[in-house]
Amino acid sequence: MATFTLYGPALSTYVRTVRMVLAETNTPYDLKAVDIFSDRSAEYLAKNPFGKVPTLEVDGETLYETCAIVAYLDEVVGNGVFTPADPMIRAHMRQIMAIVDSYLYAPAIGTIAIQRLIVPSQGGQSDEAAVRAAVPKVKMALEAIEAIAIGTPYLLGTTITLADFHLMPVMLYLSKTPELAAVTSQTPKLKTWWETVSQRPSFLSVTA
Ligand SMILES: N[C@@H](CCC(=O)N[C@@H](CS)C(=O)NCC(=O)O)C(=O)O
Repeated sequence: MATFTLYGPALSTYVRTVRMVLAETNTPYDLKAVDIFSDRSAEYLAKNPFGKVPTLEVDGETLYETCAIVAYLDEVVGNGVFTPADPMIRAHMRQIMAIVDSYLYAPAIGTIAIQRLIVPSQGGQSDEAAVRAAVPKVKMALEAIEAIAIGTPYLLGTTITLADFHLMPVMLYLSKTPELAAVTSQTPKLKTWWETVSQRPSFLSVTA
C-alpha cells in the first residue's frame, strides 16, 4: 500500500473530512501538524502554494484541495464505497460539497465559529454584527442542502458518502455555538441526520 502523510492541524474541518475517509477505510497515515494561525513555512508553501490545509502526500507526490483528496482516497483505499453509483445522486453529492465550500464554510467557520469559539478563548469579544450578518448566509446554505438531502439516515440515503464527511465537521463547530438553533430551524432532515452521524465512531475518533 502507498504511504500517506497528511499535513494539517487536527482541529481543521477539512483535515477532519480527509481523516474520516482514512479512518473509515482503516488506512494508516502520518499526521503532520501545520500551524494555521501563523505564517506558513516555505517548505509547506512548496507543497501547497495557497497555504491552506489539508495537503496529502502519497509516496512523496503532493495532492491538495479536499474534494480532490477524498475522491482520490475513495478510489484507492475505499473502493468507491463513498461515491454513489447513480449519476444523479453522485451529482447531488458533489453539489452538497460545492455548497459547503462556496456558501457555507466562510460564514459558518470563518465568521460564526471564529467569533463564538476562537475569539473568546483568546480573551477577545465576539463581533456581534459579523455573527448577525453570517446567520442568514449559513441558514440559506443549510436549507439548500436540506432541499437536496434524502436523509434516511445519511444525506443521500442509506449509504454514507463524501458529502456527509464534508458537512459533518462544519456542523460540529456550529453545534457548539448558540446560533445552531437559528440556522437549523427549517432543516428537520439535517437535525435528525446530525443526531445519527455525530455518534459515528470514525467521526468521534477524529474529533476527540
Ligand atoms: N479549498 C481548500 C480550502 C481549505 C481551507 O480553507 N482550509 C482552512 C482550514 S479548515 C485553512 O487552511 N485555513 C487557514 C488559512 O486560510 O490561512 C480545500 O478544499 O482544501
